[in-house]
Amino acid sequence: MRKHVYALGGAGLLLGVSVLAAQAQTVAPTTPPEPPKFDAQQVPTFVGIKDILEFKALPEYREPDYVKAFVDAGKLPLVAERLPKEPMVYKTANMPDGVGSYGDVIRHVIGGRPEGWNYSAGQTQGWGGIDIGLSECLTRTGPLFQVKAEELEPLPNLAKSWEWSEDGHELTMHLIEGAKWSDGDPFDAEDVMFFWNDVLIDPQVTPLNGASPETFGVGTTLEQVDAYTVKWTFKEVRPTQYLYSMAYGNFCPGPSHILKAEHPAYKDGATYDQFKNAFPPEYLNMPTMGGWVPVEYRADDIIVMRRNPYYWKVDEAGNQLPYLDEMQYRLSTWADRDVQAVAGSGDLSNLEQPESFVEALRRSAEETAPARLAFGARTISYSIYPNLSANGWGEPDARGQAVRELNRNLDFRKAVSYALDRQALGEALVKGPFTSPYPGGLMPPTSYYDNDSTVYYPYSLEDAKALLEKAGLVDTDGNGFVNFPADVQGGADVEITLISTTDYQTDKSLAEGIVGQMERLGLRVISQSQATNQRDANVLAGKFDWSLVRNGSDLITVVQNTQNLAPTGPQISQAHRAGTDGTQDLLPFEQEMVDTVNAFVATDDPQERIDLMKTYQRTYTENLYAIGLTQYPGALIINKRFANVPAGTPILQFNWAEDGLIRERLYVPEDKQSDAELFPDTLPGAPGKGNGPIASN
Ligand code: BQZ
Repeated sequence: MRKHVYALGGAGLLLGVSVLAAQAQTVAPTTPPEPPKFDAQQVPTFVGIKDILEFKALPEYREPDYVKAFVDAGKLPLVAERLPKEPMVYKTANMPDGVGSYGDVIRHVIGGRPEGWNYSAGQTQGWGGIDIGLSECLTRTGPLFQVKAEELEPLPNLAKSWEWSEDGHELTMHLIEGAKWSDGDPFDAEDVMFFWNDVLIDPQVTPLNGASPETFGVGTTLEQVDAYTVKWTFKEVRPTQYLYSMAYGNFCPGPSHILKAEHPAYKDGATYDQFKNAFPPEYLNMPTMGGWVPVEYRADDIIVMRRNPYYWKVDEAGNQLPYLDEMQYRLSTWADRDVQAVAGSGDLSNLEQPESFVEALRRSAEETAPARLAFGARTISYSIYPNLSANGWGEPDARGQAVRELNRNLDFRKAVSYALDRQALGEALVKGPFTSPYPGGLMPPTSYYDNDSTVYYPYSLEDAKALLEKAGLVDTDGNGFVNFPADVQGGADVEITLISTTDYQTDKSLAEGIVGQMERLGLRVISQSQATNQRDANVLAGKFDWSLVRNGSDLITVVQNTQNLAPTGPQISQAHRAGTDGTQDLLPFEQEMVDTVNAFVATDDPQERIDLMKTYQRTYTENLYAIGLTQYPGALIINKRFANVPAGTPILQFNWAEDGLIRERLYVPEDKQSDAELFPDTLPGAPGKGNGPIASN
C-alpha cells in the first residue's frame, strides 16, 4: 500500500485547497463550557482504609442455620475450618446499618449474556456485576470512593498485606492464609502463579478486561516465595500505581485446580480454544473466591447463585458473609434493568442511560416507590476513538488503510471535532441539566482534572469544513460527500465505519447523532452496531475505523487502570495496538502521552503527578487522541428493603457500583425479607456440567 501524505502530496491537491481552507480558523479552541449545575444527591462519608476492614482471627464464628445443617449432616467442615487463619473482618462502624441478618436474595437484571465461566481466558459472564462478583482480585478499589484523598490506596483483598524492599524495586505480597475456593480446594500462591505464567505471560491467553504483562509494567516479573507469599520485581522504583492494576479486572486469579486440567500447557493435545470454552454456562458450581456460586443457568432467562460456604470474610460479630443467601441475574436488557428496579421486580440498577432518567425520577419520587434513586457526579462519558494504527493492526483493506491515514491527520480529527454539536447530542439523549459537552480526556470528578489544561474545539461547521479541505478532502463528484484524492481509492467517496453496541439505547442515539452531524460536514459515516460481545471482539482485534466508547475508570480517577490512559504497551490501548510486525507506529503526541503516563507511574511526588496530568490533559485534548462527545451523571437505584448501602455510592468511579457497594455486606432486615429465593436452604454442589445446588439432607 503506497503511503499518501494528503496536504502535501500531488500538485493538483495544493491547487484544490480553496481559499476557505487556507484562511485561519475562525473559532479558536477554548477551555470547556461550564457544565450545567447538577449536584450529586448524596456524598460519601469519607474514612480511612483501616476504618473499613482488617484481617484478624476472631474468638468464634457463626453461619446461617441452614448451613449448619450441612455441617451436622457431615457435608461441610465446621465454619471455623472453612475460614482462613485470619479472615477479612469488616468494621461495624463503617457499615451504615451495622451487623446484619442472614437471608433473602438480590435480583439483578442484566443485558449481557454469559459466554462461559473462564474469565482467565477472556470469556464474559454477562457483565452487570456477575464477573465482578465471581472474580476476587489481589487488591480492591471499587469501595475507594469513600476513602479520604490523603489516605487513598488500594484495599487489601486476596493479598492481605505487602511491603516494599529498601530500593523500591521489589514488592513482597502476603496472601490470605488457609482460605478455600467454594469447592473447598485451598487458595494459595499456585493459583496466583498460574494466572501470571499461564494466563498473563502466555501470549495465547488474554483474560477478560484485556490485562497483559505490561499492565504491571514493562519488564516486571513475579515469583513464588512460599505457599502464601509472592514477590514482584519492577523496573521502576516503588511504582505504587500497579497496586491499583492488581484490582478488578486485571489480576483476578481463577481456580488453577480446575483450569490447569484444560490448559494446553498441561493437557496434551488440548487447544487454546478448547481451554477457553471448557467451562460453558451449563457447567455449574464453578469454583470461585467470590460470595456466591452459579448453581443454575437457563439460556436467555436466568443465572442463579447460592452463597459460597467457604467465603473468607466475616463481620466483627464473627458472622461469615455474605448475609444474602441467593443472587439472581435475569438475562434481559440494560434498559429493562432500570424498568424492573424502579418497579420493584428487580433490586438494583446503574441508571446509566439518559433516555430512562425522566421516567425513573418520576416513578422513584412517588411515596409508594419500592426503590430509592440517588444521582452521583458526572462520571459517565462517551467518546469516538479513531483507529490510529497504520501498520496493520486489524489487517485493514485498502479503504481501511486510507481511513487510518486520515485518522492520523490532526486537521482531520479537528474537522470532526469542530463539526460535532455536543450540546445537541446531549439534549437528544435527555433534556435538562444532566448532559454536558465533553472534550475528551480526564473528567472533572478526578482531583487531577485541570480545566485550563483542557482544550475544547467548539461547534463550528465552517471551521470543520475548512479543516477537512486542509486535510485534502473535497467533494469532487458533487454528491455532498467528500472524496479521497484521485490517487487514493480512485477518488471514491470517503466512507468511515463507526462501530458501536446495540445493547444500549444511548449508544444507538449517539451513533445516529454522529452520522447525521458528519453528513452535515459532508463526511459519510456508516454506523456498524453489533451485540456487545461481538463489538468487544472486533475492537480488541482492531477491526474498526472509529469506535464509539463509554469511557472507563481511568479517565475518571487516573489512578485506576492508569496504564490505559495511553498506548503504554502493545496490547493495552483501545485505539492503537501493535501492528502485524508487533510494533506500534505511535504518532509523536501519542509518544508524549506514553512518556507522561510512565513518568506518572514512576513518581510518588504529589505535585509532580499533578503537573504531569496537566501535560497529559493538554496533549490529549489538543491532539484529540479520542474525540469526546458528552458526559452526564448516573444514578444508583436500589430496592428500599436493602440495608448497609454506603451513602454516595457512584455507579462508576474506581469500578462499577456492583463492586463499590460491597454486596457481601448488604442485608435485608428479617421483617422485610422477600420469598423470592428460587433455591432456598441449598448450597452449591460439585463443579460440573448439569450439576446444581444441593440440600443438606
Ligand atoms: C455495570 C457493568 C458491570 C464493560 C459493561 C458492559 C460491557 C463493557 C462494562 C454497567 C455493564 C453495565 O457494563 O452497563 O452498568 O453493571 O456491566 O461490569 O458495557 O459491554 O465491555 O466494560 O463494564
